Parts: sequence; C-alpha cells; structure tokens
Amino acid sequence: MGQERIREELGSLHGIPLYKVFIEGWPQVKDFQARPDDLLISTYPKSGTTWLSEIMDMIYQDGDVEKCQRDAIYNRVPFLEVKVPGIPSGVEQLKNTPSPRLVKTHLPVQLLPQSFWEKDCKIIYMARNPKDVVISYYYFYQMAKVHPDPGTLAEFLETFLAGKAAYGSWYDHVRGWWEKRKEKKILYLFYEDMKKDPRQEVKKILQFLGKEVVEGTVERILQNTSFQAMKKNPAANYETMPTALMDHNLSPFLRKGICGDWKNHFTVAQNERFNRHYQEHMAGTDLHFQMEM
Ligand code: A3P
Ligand code: EST
Repeated sequence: MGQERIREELGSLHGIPLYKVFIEGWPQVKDFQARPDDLLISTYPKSGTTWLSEIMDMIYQDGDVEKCQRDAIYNRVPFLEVKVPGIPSGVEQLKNTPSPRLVKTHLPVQLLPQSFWEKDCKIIYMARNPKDVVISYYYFYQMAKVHPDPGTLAEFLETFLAGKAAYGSWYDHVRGWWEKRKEKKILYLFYEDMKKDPRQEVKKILQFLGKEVVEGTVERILQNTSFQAMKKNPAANYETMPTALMDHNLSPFLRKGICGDWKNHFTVAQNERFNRHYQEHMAGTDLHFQMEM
C-alpha cells in the first residue's frame, strides 16, 4: 500500500462512510457466494469482534489452543469486505478457505451480500454499548492508520454521533440487526453480558450451533479467550500486522477490555449530550444497553 494512501478521507458506499480501498472491492463483496454452513460474525467496529472470533475458532477447533495459534485471527476468520491493494482481499481469502468457514463483517444489515440470506446462514451479532464503542474507536482511529485523523475526543464524539465514522451510524447498525433477528437465524449477543458471564454466553453459542462439548473444553475456551490471554497471544492481538498499517505503540489493539472506560474520558457535559442523543435515537426500540457493570 503506497504511503500516499494512508489516512485518506472515507468514501461513501450506498450512504455508509467507508474506506475508499474497501469501496473499490465492493462489486466482488456484493456478489460473494456464501455456503450454507458459513457462520457469520457481525458487529459494529470495536464491539468485541476479535473476542467473539477467537471464541468461535476455539469452538470450531474443539478447544485446541495450539490449533488456534496456527495463524493470525484475521486469517483464521477472514474479514469479508477487506480490500487493500497488494494483498488478498477477504473474498479471495474466503474462496480458498475450506468449509465450515467463519466469516467476519462490519456491514450494516442492509448491505450484507444477498447470498447469506439465500443460503440461510447462521449469524452471530455482538453489540456493545456506544459510549465504550466510541472511546475504543477513538483509539483505533489513531492506531489503525487507514483512518482519517480523528481530531480531539470532543471532535470524534460529534463525528460518531453524526454517523460519520467508518461504517456509519451505530444506532442504525445495532437496530437494523436487532430487527432482522426476528426473521433470520441470528443470535444477538452483548459485550457486557460476555464480560459478566462468559460461560453462560459460550453455552448460548453452543446451543445456537447445536454443538455439544465436554465441560473441560468450555473451560479451555474461557481461559484462552480471556482478555489477558488474548493480549499476550500474537495470533489474537494483531501485533503481526505491519506497523505501517497498525501502530500498537500509539494504542494496543487489545487496549483495556472493560465496561465503562468511557467514564475515564467523558466530561459531565459530554455525557449529558450523549445521553440526550441516545434517548432520541433509541426511541421506540426494545433494544437496551448496559453502559456500565
Ligand atoms: P477496548 O478498546 O475498549 O479495550 P473489535 O475486536 O470489535 O475491534 O473490538 C475491540 C475491543 O474489544 C477492544 O476494546 C478490545 O480490548 C476488546 N477486546 C478484545 N478481546 C477482548 C477480550 N478477550 N475480553 C474483553 N475485551 C476484549
Ligand atoms: C481491523 C479490524 C477491524 O475490525 C476493522 C478494520 C478496518 C480497517 C482495516 C483494519 C481493521 C485492519 C488493517 C487494514 C485496515 C484497512 C487497511 C489496513 O490494511 C486492513
């Protein structure tokens, strides 16, 4: 990737702000051929995608920690819409992945390639409260250099609330997928629940998959997917990405992994502004978030 393409402004894909390099690859993503046994991991960015991906790979590998270190998480669970000049796109990677495949996406529900619905694929969606998402995203904008300069936190808060961060409105994303779960095979999970009781959430996933494992396997899954374990695991922590693309010295990918870090960042006024905005944009939904534990 040429230096000149680092930190460019986002483009727009059907009204959704997105990296221009991804938009260039959109025709291939739109026509992606899902397989009936594909499992899709869907999230708004910074909502626990990597955590859920590691949990899913551990389940698929029957709790074999060594097998889960066979490759970096972004290769074990290919990122559907990723497209960077010079390296295989998500679609190309997936073509060469044997079934059953795990697939990651951040696409809003209306942009998911039709094939996933036609093949009736199982989908696991994970949502996280927006105050922690915006803080996590602010640090991610700094360390993942494909992003435009986020400016100050006050500025980035406005970008996020206006739906102008990459992948667009958080509200539309979480609400769109929430509605879709009524008609499709979608397990809708929350980051906060996973923090509070990971064992219970892993069991929900196993039930959704119709898979039974022995108790020791659940134990190993939980140990290997704890924040501490993932943070020091090079196959899970993104440290294998070139520094030109991700600078972990600016902020590590696995940064804090807690609920309520927004309290260390928001001013009282910013929190009030956020609460008003949230109430307006979440009116009329039965979808609720825990902002702290
Ligand atoms: P923070 O920046 O708040 O620490 P994504 O994978 O969707 O990009 O989400 C990244 C966020 O998930 C980061 O949040 C990261 O620390 C957190 N995360 C990753 N693995 C985790 C784990 N095992 N437990 C808790 N949080 C985790
Ligand atoms: C990594 C994880 C994630 O959930 C979202 C994104 C979006 C932008 C991606 C980045 C990522 C990984 C690194 C890149 C970047 C676009 C260019 C860069 O190479 C693929």
